[in-house]
Amino acid sequence: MASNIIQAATSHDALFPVQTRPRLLVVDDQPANIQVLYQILSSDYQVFMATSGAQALALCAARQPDLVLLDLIMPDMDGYQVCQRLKEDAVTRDIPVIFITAQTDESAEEMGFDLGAVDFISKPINPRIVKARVKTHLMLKAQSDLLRSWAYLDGLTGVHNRRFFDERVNAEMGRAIRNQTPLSLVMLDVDFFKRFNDHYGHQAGDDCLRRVAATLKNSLMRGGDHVARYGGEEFVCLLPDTDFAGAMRLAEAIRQEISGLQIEHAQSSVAPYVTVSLGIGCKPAHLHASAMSLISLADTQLYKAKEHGRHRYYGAELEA
Ligand code: GH3
Ligand code: MG
Repeated sequence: MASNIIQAATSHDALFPVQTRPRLLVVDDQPANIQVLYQILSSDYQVFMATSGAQALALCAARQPDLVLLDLIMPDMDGYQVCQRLKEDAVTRDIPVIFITAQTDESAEEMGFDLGAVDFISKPINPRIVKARVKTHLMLKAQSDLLRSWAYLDGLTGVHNRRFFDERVNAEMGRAIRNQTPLSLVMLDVDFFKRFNDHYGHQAGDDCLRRVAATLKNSLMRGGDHVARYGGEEFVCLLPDTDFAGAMRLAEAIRQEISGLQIEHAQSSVAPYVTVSLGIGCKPAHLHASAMSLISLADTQLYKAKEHGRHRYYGAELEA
């Protein structure tokens, strides 16, 4: 697939680092058509390309482009089908889609809008119109991303909130089942946090939660990993494509990182500083399971870690 991905590299690079420029995906079964759009857009944006619907879906999931320019008529999977699949998946549904088509009849356009497209551009391409439309939709996308990110953030700690997690865990489970990949969940809870609050005050408790959240964020290495505040002093790490052994290693690293902060906790029965207990659940690659069963498994393991003395982790894999 690498040969089918073109990434813009122009003299603008020094001014606008390539990684921070908006990402566009151009999908067309005719490489010559892609080339035309590439030439128009590559000086301002990172441009990726796909020559089939299946490739487009894979790239959208992996690279999260900010906008897709989608050819309507393609063999195998047509543009309508690609758009429909993108809108069905929570991970890709917020990526705006513009159809590029030589068809001019209104019913084709109506159908595209019904499927969730934001605009149509007709062939042959007019470079100035393409540039203007792309710019407008990228601006709208940036604004809605910002609003969405506020709605999905926890006000106290700045990591994702429960709403984000509830949506994401279902989407990631669906994807893990489709792709036959593992999915792990680490759930953790601060030990004797009520005593911490009672002793040091609520303000210090809030500061402690902020530091725990920041440490979790730093501990997650992969782009697809997510940390969210699940409840009061309970956090979750959602780890796509991570197997049981990997999740257990991460849990141990987190356990050490948090205690390594050496946040004084004179009232804890396990250590003179703040510690956490962790529960790990893992859906193995080839198993079908529900998000609920994964959450419940991690929760049970967390409970076990508490029961067996805290400042430790337990984990298990879901079974058929
Ligand atoms: P365990 O080791 O069994 O987890 O004991 P614990 O005291 O941590 O658990 P418990 O559920 O009894 O108490 C949790 C406490 O967390 C209750 C509340 O004082 C505190 N808490 C929950 N949310 C917040 C918050 O947003 N800020 C602060 N400062 N404290 C919070
Ligand atoms: Mg607790």
